[in-house]
Amino acid sequence: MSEIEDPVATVVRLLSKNMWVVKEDGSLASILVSREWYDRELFKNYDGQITVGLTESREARLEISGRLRRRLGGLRVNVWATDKPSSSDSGKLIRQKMVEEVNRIVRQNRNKPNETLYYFAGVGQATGTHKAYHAGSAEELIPQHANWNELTNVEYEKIWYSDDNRYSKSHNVNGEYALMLFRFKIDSREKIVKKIVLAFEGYGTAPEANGCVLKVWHHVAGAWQIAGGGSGGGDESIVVTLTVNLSNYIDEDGYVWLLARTVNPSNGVTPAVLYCDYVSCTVTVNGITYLDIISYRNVDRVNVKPFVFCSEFSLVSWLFESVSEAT
Ligand SMILES: [Ca+2]
Repeated sequence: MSEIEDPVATVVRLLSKNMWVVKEDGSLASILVSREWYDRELFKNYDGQITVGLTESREARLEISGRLRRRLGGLRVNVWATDKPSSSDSGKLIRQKMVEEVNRIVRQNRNKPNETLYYFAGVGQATGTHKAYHAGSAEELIPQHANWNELTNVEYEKIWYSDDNRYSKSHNVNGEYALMLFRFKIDSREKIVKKIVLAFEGYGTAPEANGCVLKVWHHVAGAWQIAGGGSGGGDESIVVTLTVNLSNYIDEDGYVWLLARTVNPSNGVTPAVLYCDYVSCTVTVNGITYLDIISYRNVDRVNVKPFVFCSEFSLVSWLFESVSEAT
């Protein structure tokens, strides 16, 4: 039986990846999402804190043999904020915005809390997670090759969203291709990952014919493996779905590597050009497949100074388990 992710870890990731609170002065609020409990010291460096804890776990047999089971979970999510002299928003207002966000995120991910979308929005050269590079070469360079050049901050912004604003790599050397390399940092342990979906929006052009090829790095074999491609000369969405032997594609550092190149090389007169509008990696883990809010209430702490504004959510989750027969 494959490993299952702890529901608390799933919900912490879901909330931290999607929490988007904008303060009255237009800046983004810094929100810490963690397991229980609320940490007053840690909290000093953030506009708000969210804690997640498990309150209950129950198992139900779904068939007489007991092989298929549903595990129901009760979760507590607390939202914490306090007044800060340096902030444009009162503690009450930050709390209210975080409550709205928890509601939105859970509602939008009710049937897929175990799915995480990784993409480049907000990424620049200083970011330590996802990375993107370009090169021109006759070979499919390995991820560690010295000839890869990282995108500049302005270039990164072109692959932040699917908005028809594209980064392009043009290469004009006879017999050589235009290449891009993408590194996604996956937060989940490889043993609990059950599906990886890589999506590339873009296309390639070259004198002989248009099209682009995608390959995924098999870090155990140390080789690029053919994964997909397109033949268009305009935007295409090319999707690569991986469901077996996933540990071969997530390396020791938690990276998944994707290579894109033009199908055909330049002839030295006309360049090979690779265009990328947007690229993403969606990871599904073995874990809860349903999450919803039962209720929430305010539980402010006004017996301490400064006041701590807190809202407490009760959530329900479930996951299905297939247990092998006892012998
Ligand atoms: Ca774009």
